[in-house]
Amino acid sequence: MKNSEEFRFKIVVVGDGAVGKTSLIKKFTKGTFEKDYVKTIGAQLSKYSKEINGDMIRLIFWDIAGQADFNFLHHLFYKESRAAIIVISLEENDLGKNSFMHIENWYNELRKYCGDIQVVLFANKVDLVENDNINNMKIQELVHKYNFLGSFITSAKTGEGVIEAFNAIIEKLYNKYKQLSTQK
Ligand code: G3D
Ligand code: MG
Repeated sequence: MKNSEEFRFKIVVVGDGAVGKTSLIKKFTKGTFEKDYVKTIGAQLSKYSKEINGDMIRLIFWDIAGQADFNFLHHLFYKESRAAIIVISLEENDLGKNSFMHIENWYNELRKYCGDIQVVLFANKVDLVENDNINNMKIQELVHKYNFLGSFITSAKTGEGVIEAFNAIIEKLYNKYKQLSTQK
């Protein structure tokens, strides 16, 4: 019988206010928010567990609150993250456009505090745009530029792409750390 292992991963979710970070996590974890809403550091934590190949994966999502007025605690928010999700909105308004432009800021912040962790991009609110208007070229360009692990088109409202996107990250993390643990 093979031994079952347990893996714990912290995943930080960043992006501009109102792009849908909280809604996406809620959709994926089915709204199981932890009561420990960490007001003081402006973050909300959600747990999610899943079994893969008999191993237990325990995830904790750290959801940044919009306001960036807790700079001095940023290192706590990012500390020991195994992966990061940058969320942008596909909306064709200022919120959407700014969220694209601010990818660089979030990326730099991640590099500064987390070093070389795996980063994926979620382009959210796809239900609000016509398929033809999604700039896939631009998204691919960004994935290439920042060496993101991948990009996913999502809608926290309809659920489109949400489970697939989160599961893809979980699997990547699992494969990476499982391999490391079997090399020991
Ligand atoms: P944030 O955590 O990134 O700040 P929220 O964003 O999850 O709080 O979402 C901000 C608003 O966008 C919310 O609307 C939420 O319902 C909406 N939203 C999030 N994701 C989607 C999506 O995929 N499609 C659509 N149409 N709306 C979305 P309210 O009105 O509650 O503030
Ligand atoms: Mg939020």
